[in-house]
Amino acid sequence: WGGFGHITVAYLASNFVSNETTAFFQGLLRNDTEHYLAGVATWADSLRYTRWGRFTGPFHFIDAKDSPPTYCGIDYERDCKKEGCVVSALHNYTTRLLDTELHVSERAMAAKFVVHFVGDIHQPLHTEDVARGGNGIHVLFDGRNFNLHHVWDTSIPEKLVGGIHRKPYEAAKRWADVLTTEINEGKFLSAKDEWLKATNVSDPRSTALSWATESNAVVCTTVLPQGPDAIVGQELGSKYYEAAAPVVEAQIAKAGYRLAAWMDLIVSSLRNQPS
Ligand code: DCM
Ligand code: DCM
Ligand code: DCM
Ligand code: ZN
Ligand code: ZN
Repeated sequence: WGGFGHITVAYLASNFVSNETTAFFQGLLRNDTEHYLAGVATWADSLRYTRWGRFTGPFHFIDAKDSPPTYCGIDYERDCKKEGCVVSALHNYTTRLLDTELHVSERAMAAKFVVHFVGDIHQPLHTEDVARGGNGIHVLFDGRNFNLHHVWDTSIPEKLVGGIHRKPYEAAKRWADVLTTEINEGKFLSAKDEWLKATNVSDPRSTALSWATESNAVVCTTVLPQGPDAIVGQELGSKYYEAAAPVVEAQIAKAGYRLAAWMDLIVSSLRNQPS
């Protein structure tokens, strides 16, 4: 996701975590405001463009070598590069967050990675190999030229809220609060328990793999319903958008709700482990 998507996921998670979890992460991240998660949500994206942080580039996605729209699916051994992928990264940084022998600065960094990667794993094109996650597919969106990846990262989320008007944090907070109500008493009320079904903090890799597999299935149904060639050069701002927008909304909602559950599980696991 672009910055707006990541910040929304972070605000959404802050709305659902327990008070104990809030206190733990506010302490670790040294920020006792309501923005403690939102403020670190895009850090991993700036890091990957630095010399030191180059190695983290592959951690933002997993390139499923499937064949949409006829066949979607992730095979960890086939699709996770030896340099790593979003599934191995969530495993690594969850483990480091739980490791009380590591320096707090390392654990704080791990927390920032977890907040970001739970977001990215819910972006369908971050779980797809075709044209480098859609980066090589040229399309139009409301008359302007973009690649398909950018349309899903940024154009669709921003159109959904009527534009972010250069204030991503304010717009994200508002959208997170809308989605919080949808989860608590609206259209996501009946789905939310199902969303946590695969969640198991003692097996971060299987948990992340199940989240990635669900995102990747969306590539076959909604991202490339007629395959990659059919979409090249097409205008995606109308009919395509109408089908994609509810899926983007659900993926962002799931990401935030699952991130909150993941953070709660990390904190209870730390409470119950001798340190
Ligand atoms: N980005 C950045 N520097 C660049 C290119 C992109 O910081 N040279 C950031 C801003 C985009 C985000 O990356 O909104 C896209 O995130 P991802 O690449 O994880 O989808
Ligand atoms: N590192 C990481 N994941 C690991 C081990 C290390 O991302 N499993 C990164 C973060 C550390 C840096 O490498 O700041 C150096 O770690 P070390 O001193 O353990 O080599
Ligand atoms: N990306 C992806 N899958 C790939 C390559 C890149 O999901 N195989 C993502 C990472 C960034 C965006 O696409 O969010 C742009 O990547 P880059 O700046 O590496 O072109
Ligand atoms: Zn992206
Ligand atoms: Zn990213």
